[in-house]
Amino acid sequence: MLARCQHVCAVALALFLLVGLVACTVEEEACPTGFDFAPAAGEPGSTAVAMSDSRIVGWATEVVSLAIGESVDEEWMDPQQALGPAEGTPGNVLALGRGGHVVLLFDPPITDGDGADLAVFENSLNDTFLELAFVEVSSDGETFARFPSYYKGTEPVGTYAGHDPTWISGLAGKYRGGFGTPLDLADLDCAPEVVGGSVDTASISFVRIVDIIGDGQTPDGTGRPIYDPYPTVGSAGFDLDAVAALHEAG
Ligand SMILES: [Ca+2]
Ligand SMILES: [Ca+2]
Repeated sequence: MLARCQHVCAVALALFLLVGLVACTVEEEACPTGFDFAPAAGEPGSTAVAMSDSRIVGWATEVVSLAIGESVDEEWMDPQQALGPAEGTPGNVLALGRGGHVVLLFDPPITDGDGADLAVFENSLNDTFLELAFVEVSSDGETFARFPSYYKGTEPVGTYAGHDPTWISGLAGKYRGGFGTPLDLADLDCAPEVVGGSVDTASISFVRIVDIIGDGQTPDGTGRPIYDPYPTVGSAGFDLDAVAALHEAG
């Protein structure tokens, strides 16, 4: 009797573990990390979106709010420089300053289509001097969901030093000027704001770009410190050229 009970228990335990394993596997598939450690623009496997890419269907139309952080000269404070098509030039940008942020309007809204849905353009002159920012999206302009991010570097990046696109995922500024960092709204399917219904990835009217102070004080989405060229002055922080829509609602 005892042996039979043990046998039944063993079978039950095995079934329990199997069901658990299947459930976990399904959960993982439903919640992709979306991490993208692709190499620099022009290299095989790069995900960089050229500013002339035929997938681009629109650009930000209005600056809704702006908070420029420290160490920005006035010439870099023109919000108009973040609107319309990317120029891919060093000068046609809005500098966010240390920890600054900007909210851009999209009309019509961006929607979650197949693959990347938006792309953020910075003005880096090369593939390694990469200033980084978080990207967040909102349907109502009140509640924002932040894209999952991962930064692999482990050492501070000096003012004139560099790092590598293959260390960077889910953060704007991964690619040099003229090439946007793509972001896929499907990567937010498991974000609490999306699960709870306060952000609708079928209708994203607002995109917020948040400069990362690159001295290691700011963690990525997994809790690891983020480094980028620091300190910089004059046009400190993320230099936003433009944000493109790759899929529009309607
Ligand atoms: Ca998508
Ligand atoms: Ca621009």
